[in-house]
Amino acid sequence: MGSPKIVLTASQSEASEWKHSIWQQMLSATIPAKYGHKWINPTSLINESWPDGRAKYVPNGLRMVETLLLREYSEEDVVVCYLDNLEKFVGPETKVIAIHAHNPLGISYATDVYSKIAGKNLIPINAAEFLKIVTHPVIKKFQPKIVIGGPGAWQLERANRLDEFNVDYLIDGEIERVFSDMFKRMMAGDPTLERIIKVPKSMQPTVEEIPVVRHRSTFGVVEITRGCGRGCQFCGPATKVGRSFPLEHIMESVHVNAREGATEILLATEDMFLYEQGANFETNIPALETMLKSVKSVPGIETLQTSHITMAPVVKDPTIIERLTPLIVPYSHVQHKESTDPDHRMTDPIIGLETGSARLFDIFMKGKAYPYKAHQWRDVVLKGMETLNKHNWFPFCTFIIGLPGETDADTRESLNLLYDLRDAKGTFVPTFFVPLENTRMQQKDSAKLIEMTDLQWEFFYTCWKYNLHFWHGKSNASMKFSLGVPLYYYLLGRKLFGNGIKYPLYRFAGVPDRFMRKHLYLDFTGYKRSKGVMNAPVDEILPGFKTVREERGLNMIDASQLHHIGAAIDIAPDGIPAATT
Ligand code: B12
Ligand code: SF4
Repeated sequence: MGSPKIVLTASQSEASEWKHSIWQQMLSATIPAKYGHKWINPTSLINESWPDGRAKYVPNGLRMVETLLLREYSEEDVVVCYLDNLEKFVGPETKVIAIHAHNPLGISYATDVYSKIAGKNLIPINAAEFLKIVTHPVIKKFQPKIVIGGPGAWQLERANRLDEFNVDYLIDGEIERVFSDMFKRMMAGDPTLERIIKVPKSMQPTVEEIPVVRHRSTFGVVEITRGCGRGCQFCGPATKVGRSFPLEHIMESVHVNAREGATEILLATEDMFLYEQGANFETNIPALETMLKSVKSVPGIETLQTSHITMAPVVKDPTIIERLTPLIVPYSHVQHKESTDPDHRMTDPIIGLETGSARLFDIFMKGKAYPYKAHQWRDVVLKGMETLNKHNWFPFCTFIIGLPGETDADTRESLNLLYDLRDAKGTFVPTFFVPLENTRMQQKDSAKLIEMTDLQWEFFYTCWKYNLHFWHGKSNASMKFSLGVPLYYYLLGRKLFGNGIKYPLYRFAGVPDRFMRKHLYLDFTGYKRSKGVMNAPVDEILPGFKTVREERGLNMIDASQLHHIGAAIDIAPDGIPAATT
């Protein structure tokens, strides 16, 4: 048998579903490849193949490409495999190698910035794994056309590396409607076809045009919605038309995954509460209940994982969480000792909290809080977190540091929010602003590590201190870790980033706050916050800008109230956001 005409692949790190761990993937996107062996289990990068060498699971987007190709080619012509089997399949008859790129150079939301913390010129595991594909000797030998697509494909254009990797075509956007014609032109070497193809919004497919994938996806990803109408300016899915997949479509995808050995389904969405939503983002609880019950009833499916949710619906109608909990939490593979579930199970949907600054929130993402207003965001977060935690939803919360124009006053507001969240159960992941392609902020500058302020460093390391405590207990930092952090500061950190990281790092290493009060903004020693000591001095607050507390006449929440983080807050929706897409 000759070699297949088309070979599809994805990097080992992006295809991995090791222990169902999305953490593992996030780590691959951030940890420097040079130190990868110390941080991640090497077996997590070994993926399973079928006896004939085809991949058992790859990212859902690549499965979609395969499905579209299988409408016109046979299974013999289209092979999906991992790096270690490229040699087996790519040969003289191979015309195209198509590569999926979720985050190929690790520059989405500055994940590569994390690797830079360990030294200049380091690249994350993801990037190293991607390079192994594009520089593979078999590609050099047989020179098939290289086609790259996926949500992170834009990174190669941004980094200007198309020539270096001999990329023939880079496709950015949703392809279901346009791929067949485009692919024919690629195969024919049509000279009028652009090298960089950006699929416009007007060509985004309807759900009817999106087929059910033919084979199993990494993590058992099954899309339940696509696109989001909340309109955040930094966000890619905000530019997509909002769509919900019909239940039959979802169930067929679940069956495909289960048939090929998936025991878990990851419900992919920008916000689970968008599924079959009513007017004005009204959550459709019965539709969600039916969908969840149906998915978990499929033989072979043992666990469910959610991707993203938003906070506002949780506050507007806490019964959403009450009703969905029995259908989600007992079926999660994640456990935490603080969960009150009989089996200590918890669910950890991803929520973009982004900032504590009402001012930045109002400029860049006001639709996210709908039906609440930007100045209510802090309260929405605290109230929502209380409801989520009560039901063993311990979310994975992301923040964006360095949004354009972020001032010290803004960072203090984010620190205030973080302080208010100190008893919350969840993971708090600071990311750095990166202007994603095709978003309304694509022309803006990225946040730069070297320009991080002392307050931003404090925010960054305080998040990681919370995470350390949440996942490893308050007194569990090892001696090696406690000594290693100051060593890092003296040997590398201060040279790379200046003195500003010193005290935040010390906090992270476990140095008691009483020794650092003078140097840090947040004070965890029990110092009375209600006197406003941690508020920005009035002259540093932007002209015309009031803190949330001033605006609402609120006092700081006293620490004693924070066991029930949202308890002191009673909020009502406050109008319609001006800009939703
Ligand atoms: C599930 C998911 C994950 C999962 C699983 C990922 C996986 N490896 O399978 C987890 C949670 C692990 C994850 C992690 C991350 N993710 Co993610 N993820 C998603 C999510 C929710 C769904 C992805 C999906 O399967 N969609 C369905 C498929 C059909 O869509 P698609 O992949 O875009 O594919 C279409 C096209 O892109 C194209 N296509 C895809 N592949 C190819 C290949 C070729 C050759 C061609 C021609 C076309 C093509 O065709 C498809 C059909 O139109 C999306 C949001 C979304 N709704 O897409 C975010 C999303 C893709 N993730 C994102 C990010 C930033 C990350 C992280 C970097 C987060 C972080 N800071 O750590 C990490 C990186 C992980 C890694 N190892 O690289 C961003 C990407 C932003 C951007 N434009 O760069 C998104 C858009 C979320 C967001 N709201 O911002 N992710
Ligand atoms: S809420 Fe905002 S950040 Fe989240 S998916 Fe929607 S538009 Fe994007």
